[in-house]
Amino acid sequence: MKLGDRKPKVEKMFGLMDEFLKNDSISLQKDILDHVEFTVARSRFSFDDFEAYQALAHSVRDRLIERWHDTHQYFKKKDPKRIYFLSLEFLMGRSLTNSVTNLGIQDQYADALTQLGFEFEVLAEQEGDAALGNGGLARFAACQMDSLATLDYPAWGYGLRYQYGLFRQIIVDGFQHEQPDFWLNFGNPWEIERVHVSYPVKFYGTVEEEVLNGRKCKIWIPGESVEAVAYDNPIPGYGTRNAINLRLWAAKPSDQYDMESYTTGDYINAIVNRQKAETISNVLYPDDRSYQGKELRLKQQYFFVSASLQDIMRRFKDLHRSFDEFPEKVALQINDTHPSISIAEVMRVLVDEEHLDWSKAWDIACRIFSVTIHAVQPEGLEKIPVDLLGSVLPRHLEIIYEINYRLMEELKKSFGQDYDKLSRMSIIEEGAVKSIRMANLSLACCHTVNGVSRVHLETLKTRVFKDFYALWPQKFQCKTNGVTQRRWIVVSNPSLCSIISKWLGTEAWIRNVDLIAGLREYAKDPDLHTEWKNMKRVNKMRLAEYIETLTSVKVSLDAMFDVQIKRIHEYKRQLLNMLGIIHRYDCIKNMDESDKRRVVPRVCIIGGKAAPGYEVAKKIIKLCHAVADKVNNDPDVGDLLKVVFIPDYNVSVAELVIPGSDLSQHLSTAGHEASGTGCMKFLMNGCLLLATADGSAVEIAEEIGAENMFLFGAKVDEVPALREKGTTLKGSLQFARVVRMVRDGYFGFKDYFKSLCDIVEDGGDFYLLGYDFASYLEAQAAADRAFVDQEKWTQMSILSTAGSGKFSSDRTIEEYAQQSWGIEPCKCPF
Ligand code: F58
Repeated sequence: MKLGDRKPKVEKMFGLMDEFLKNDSISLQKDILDHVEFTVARSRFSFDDFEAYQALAHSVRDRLIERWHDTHQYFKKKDPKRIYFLSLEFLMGRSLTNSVTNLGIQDQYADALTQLGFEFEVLAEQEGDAALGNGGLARFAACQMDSLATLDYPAWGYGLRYQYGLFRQIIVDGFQHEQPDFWLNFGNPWEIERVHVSYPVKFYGTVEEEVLNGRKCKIWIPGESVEAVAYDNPIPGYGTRNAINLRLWAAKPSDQYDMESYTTGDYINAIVNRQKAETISNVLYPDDRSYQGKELRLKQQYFFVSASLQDIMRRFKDLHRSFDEFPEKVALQINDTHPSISIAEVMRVLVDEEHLDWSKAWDIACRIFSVTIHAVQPEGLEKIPVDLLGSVLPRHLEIIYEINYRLMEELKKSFGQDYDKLSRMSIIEEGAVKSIRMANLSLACCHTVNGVSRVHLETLKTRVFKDFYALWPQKFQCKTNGVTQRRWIVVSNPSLCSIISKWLGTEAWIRNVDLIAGLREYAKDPDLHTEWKNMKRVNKMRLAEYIETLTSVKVSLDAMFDVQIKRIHEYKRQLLNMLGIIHRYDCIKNMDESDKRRVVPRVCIIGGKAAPGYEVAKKIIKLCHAVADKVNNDPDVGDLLKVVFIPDYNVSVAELVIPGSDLSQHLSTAGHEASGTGCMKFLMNGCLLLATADGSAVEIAEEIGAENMFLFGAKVDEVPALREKGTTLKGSLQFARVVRMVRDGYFGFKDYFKSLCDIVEDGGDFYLLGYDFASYLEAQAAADRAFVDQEKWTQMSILSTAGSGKFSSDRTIEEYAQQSWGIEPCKCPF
């Protein structure tokens, strides 16, 4: 009997399955034990915490799959316009607690585990992070997936299933070392391998011309084929049955690969060559710029784009005959310029394979694509050398040339023979290395170009894409970033979650975060203050224990926990923070005992990874450790100042650190941080912000009132003029003094730190540390004064949380849905 002849006995099957999996405590216990026995293959009388976590995760996964199936059946039936979110990076972190929270069965699981003699929180700690991304861009993609599912949008995420995620950071003698992230070694219960969902992705080869039905056509004869296999990751929404899909592609050797070697008897080499195919999805590139122009990077981009588009088009063709309807059913979002080769791929498929004429294909492409730019500087925008693109994707290069030719013709109509302008706007950059500007390709095609904060959009309009803005102002939109309150309050700060729900008298804010503004009414209520302070203290206690375990440094809970956690980068100015700490240390050293009594004790916590090839960033990490060594062991200082570097910062570390912070620092030189999303997580958790007027901090000040945060430093529009002044612009005497301490070897490693000192003194101080130092110290002093008055501080903290509603990714997603994608919710009714 052939497969197609078989008739499933639907009635029988229904009879054998419960309608839905049951979530009462006994059923959950039974499920967990079943998974211990049959999935993890351990005896239910003998299994450890990790095995218990695995079994627990599998039982949650079953429940996710159930909803995920229902959602997809429903989407299929309704056939709404879908949003496909293409991103080379997703920083998902852990899934267990987030999943049970969104499924609404956290209490039931906690109870079931207690009955079995386990603790949910302990098992949750067993899970490693899925770190398939570098930083803000990738974590924002994860927050967007959560909001898309929660708001019932018919969405799919597409990305790459890297075998190795972002490197692990270990610290040896204060220096960063990188180790591979073997995140899949113990299996990944959150993904579903779809061996039957796979597509061939082609590379290299030549382009030939052919005549088809009297029309000249281009045919790409590829030289290599690699199979893309789907791994699906269900993403549950909160307070809905909807669970959407994040489909990540892994590279596998193609079945047809290198048949010639087999037939010529070179069996071993044929096998070895097959394995090479898998390298495409092996490793995530760290944020390094070193990947620019790397062949593997381009192959990764095209690999996931081609597989995703084949998948999207297959789904479309299942229900539709003509591509005329494609823009009514499909919206494609490209997350930064990394997936923008998809524009050339859509054109290739429509023109070469579907035989649409060029202008019709281009019209379709222009109606489906929108892009979000996450960089500020033009250098942050990807370029691909023409020679490289021509070798790996020869047909795509031709298509890009054709797009550019037509773009130039159109531009000439507006700008005449202004060749300077034309060359700036061209997709092709002439120069020592002739390259494709992927951003210009995106701008030429996308109907919407999104900035991630108002300040950022302004920069895009007035500097980075000035010429394009003059031509197509309507394309440029602001979609200020947001983060999901589910992960950043409900999951990571359950005590705060309970307080908010209690005082608002509802949990509705978890789906409708605007309601959180209702807390303002109680900002001075002494009872709320007591609960708020207790919550903060318990979170600080948890963080203090973590710090002691990792670094052996004991910290006082009465101190202000002052945190800067983010990627280490010159523009983020961790060095400014360090120089500020040195100044504080120097002041304490020069105080008599009575003055010391007035000092507000601080624990300065810093965490973040430096890109492996980024020498300056690595030196800053070493400086943190050198200063910490000196300060933490100085009996003159005691609990007045402690400095802690938290190694291997990642999403789950952030979940622990943020709720336990009093103050957080966001110090980017104005105009350099596109948005920043860390600040939004701190804000939600009632942590006060010390920040420059950059990125989203400007909008945060509008929401909570500038008087409720500590703003400092040069403004965006002052920075260019300050830079003009160049080396004549010296910092204060205080600045000179602290730099001198580093230079003179007060913290050791004199020669090693020399170049750091040179950068801020002799090297032009591009990031304006010297200029901003005095105002930074003033802001720090204002934070100290505010902390002394604990009632005032608590009020500011409550007002921060109360004003955080705008910074939910739910608001961001609603704006994308309405202004860019034109999609409607599609809620699974079961
Ligand atoms: C970040 N970009 C921005 N890029 O720096 C930050 O201001 C913004 O809030 C965030 O995006 C979300 O919009 C960012 O994270 C990367 O990590 C790139 C990944 C690929 C290599 C180059 C860096």
